[in-house]
Amino acid sequence: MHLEKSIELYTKGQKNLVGAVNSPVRAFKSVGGFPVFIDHAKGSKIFDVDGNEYIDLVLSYGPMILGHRHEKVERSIKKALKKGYSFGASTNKEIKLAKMVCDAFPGMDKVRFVNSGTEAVLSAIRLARAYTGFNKIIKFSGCYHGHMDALLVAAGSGLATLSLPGSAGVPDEAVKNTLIAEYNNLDSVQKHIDENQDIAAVIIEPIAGNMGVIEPSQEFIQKLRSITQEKGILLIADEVMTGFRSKFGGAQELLGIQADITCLGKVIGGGFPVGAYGARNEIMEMVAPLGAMYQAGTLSGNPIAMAGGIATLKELKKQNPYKAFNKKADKIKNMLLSAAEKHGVALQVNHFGSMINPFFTDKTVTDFSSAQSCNTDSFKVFFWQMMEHGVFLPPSQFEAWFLSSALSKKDLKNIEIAIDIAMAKVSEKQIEKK
Ligand code: KE4
Repeated sequence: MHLEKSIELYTKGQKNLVGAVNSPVRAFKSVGGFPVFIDHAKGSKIFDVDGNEYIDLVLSYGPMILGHRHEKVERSIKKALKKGYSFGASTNKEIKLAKMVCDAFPGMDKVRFVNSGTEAVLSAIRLARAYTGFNKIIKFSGCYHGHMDALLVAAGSGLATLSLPGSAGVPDEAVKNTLIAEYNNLDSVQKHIDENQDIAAVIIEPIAGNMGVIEPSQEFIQKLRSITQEKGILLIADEVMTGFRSKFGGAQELLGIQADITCLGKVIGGGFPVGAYGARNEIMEMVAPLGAMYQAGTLSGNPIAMAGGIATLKELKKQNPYKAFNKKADKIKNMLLSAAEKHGVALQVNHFGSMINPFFTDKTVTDFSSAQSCNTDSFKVFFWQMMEHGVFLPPSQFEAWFLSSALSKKDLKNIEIAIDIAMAKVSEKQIEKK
């Protein structure tokens, strides 16, 4: 695999872009080497500037659930472009997408569109504080909710990748109201609730996808819902990653809970910048211009982005690919486990719907500390072997692989071949290290 042109762009990009990237995980820091620069993508494939072809399991970290440049989405975008790009006034497209989203989430009467998952979460946190009159927020270590100050503590995704405890530039005051609990550990939540009477909300990724993939136990998620309900503490489900990925709606429904506020992003924009937060009327009516909680955005509800979201959700509803996603994810899980067994590599694989992730460890992974016990050196070897053999993975152990409905049987066969070769190399490197 040759990367000359990517290396050239990476070098050139250093001048005017921070680290030649616009999001840290794209710098490939935790896997070493040079990041690839992409030229184009279509269907299940993505092509870098050196002409290397990959089966794409990153999917822009989730949005491209139909695969790249789906014809229905492309047609809808082209039609929208002919009407103008942005107006600073409302359009019928926002109403249409709002209805599609609210209809898919029981208990969500109203939604507000913003431009990213981070913006959705920071607005939801402000809304929870406005609605309850309290300021404290409980978050779980290893969960990542975007880069708002108050939640950039003990976070997953890029922070875990770069093993940063938090971020420079976040003043202590910004995080003094943030309480950290452990995923799948109800006592760690109960302790905070017992010790604090002014908790506005608990925010959780209903399926964690930013420390690898970790599912909550039924007992944990059900009890979390009941103890917060009892205490009048709002439950915020951050479904930016999971929304419309494991069912046409939210993972919360598959887990048998209903959050008070839900955050969305990624898939609902179909690759265009869209985030959203939604809740029942009595909560959403706190938001300006109806209520006293202010939040605004020049490009919120952008008509092109709305067209991307509408077409994506329409096609998802028509395809209903979720059963197939489960089957494909099961297949990939079995490929990983059998290759690991064949080559004597300690491996766990967690998956939920169309999100999947291998951990190079012999421990079951149920929270951030067990996720961090895995062998990231083995992941690094595995990652580059998969790239060499035509499979584009997130360049970090602390991310999730995503499946698209464009993934074909042939793609799965090629993934299986790549996994076997990559696992053999991991085993070889492990032996060398001993
Ligand atoms: P954005 O601001 O990146 O659109 O969304 C932030 C966010 C919020 N909540 C959850 C559960 C998320 O997963 C994210 C963003 N996800 C990461 C991938 N782990 C985005 C990739 C990146 O940071 O470049």
